[in-house]
Amino acid sequence: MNVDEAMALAVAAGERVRGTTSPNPPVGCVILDAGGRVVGEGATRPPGGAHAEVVALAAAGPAARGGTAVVTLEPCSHHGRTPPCTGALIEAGVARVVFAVADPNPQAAGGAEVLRAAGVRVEGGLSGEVVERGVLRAWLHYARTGRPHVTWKFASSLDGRVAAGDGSSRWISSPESRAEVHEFRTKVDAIVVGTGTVRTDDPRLTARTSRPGQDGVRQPLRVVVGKGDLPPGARVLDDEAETMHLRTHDPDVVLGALAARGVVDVLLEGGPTLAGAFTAAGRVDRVLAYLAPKFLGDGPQALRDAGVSTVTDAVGLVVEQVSMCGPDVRVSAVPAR
Ligand code: AOF
Ligand code: ZN
Repeated sequence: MNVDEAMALAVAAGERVRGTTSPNPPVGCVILDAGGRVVGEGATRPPGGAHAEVVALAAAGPAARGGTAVVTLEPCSHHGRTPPCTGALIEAGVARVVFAVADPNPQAAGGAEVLRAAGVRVEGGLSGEVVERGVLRAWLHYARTGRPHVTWKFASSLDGRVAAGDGSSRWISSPESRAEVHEFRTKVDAIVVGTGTVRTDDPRLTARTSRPGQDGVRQPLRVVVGKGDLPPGARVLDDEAETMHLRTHDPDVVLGALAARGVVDVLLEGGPTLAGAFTAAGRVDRVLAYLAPKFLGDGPQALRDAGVSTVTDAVGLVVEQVSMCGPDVRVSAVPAR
């Protein structure tokens, strides 16, 4: 197997643990022996546990000697909660290390230099773009800015309504889109909504998938933002997952409180007022829109008070991807900066 194929495996290994590693990154690593055979694979263990390289090296054993480690993030060079991966790679006798993205964490960075100094061939940047936009996207944002990465998700009619004129909003999007959102929820650290959404929709905000082992699905932290009280008996207050109520309207206060808890990846699920506050503050890092092929003509729009009063103030976006989700159109876009 060549290093490109190995990197694809490493990305997939990291993807499988996404949602279980925060505040650490979901890194994946593959060890090829001197003949190019896969002899070990690993991914970051939950916080405080082994890094991907160490897991993969343990699987490879002596076969790692003279081989290549292919890893999605530059191996760390620091003593954190675990010893440095650079040391483990050198000790195992790995001859070559190929990584996708440099580690922006100042404590852990510098691994490439340490390895080179020990005589290891090191190459960075393989599949850099794929990893940067994909599996390590939220963590890289968090490591660089100190703020959790925010994906704002909404489902609307094609005319941008998130509810009908009478306030009814259940099932605007298709079962396929809803299933995808539940899968997405299993991969994030927290789901954020406003008090208004709790009052009008009474959502459970849990990840419910039809996958086998559903009982074991890790539930993200549920976060309700707003000064108002939560109605007694609201479903977010059940014991299916932890819930935090932040009595503020300031997105940076919300993100600061979440970062302090080690939350890296946030799914903002509405409503329009809270989404507007995050948008106006420049704190939406990606939007995921599920557009159902129907018109409602009336009813609330997906976004309110986004700080735009004239067309030249419009929040510009760059579309990353457009795809179909059942009958719905799914648009993924990022702010044009
Ligand atoms: C790697 N491989 O699999 C991960 C890395 O607290 P610690 O000791 O676990 O260190 C966490 C830091 O190490 C984290 O911020 C990031 O810079 C790096 N994570 N590095 O070589 C891994 N998870
Ligand atoms: Zn490490």
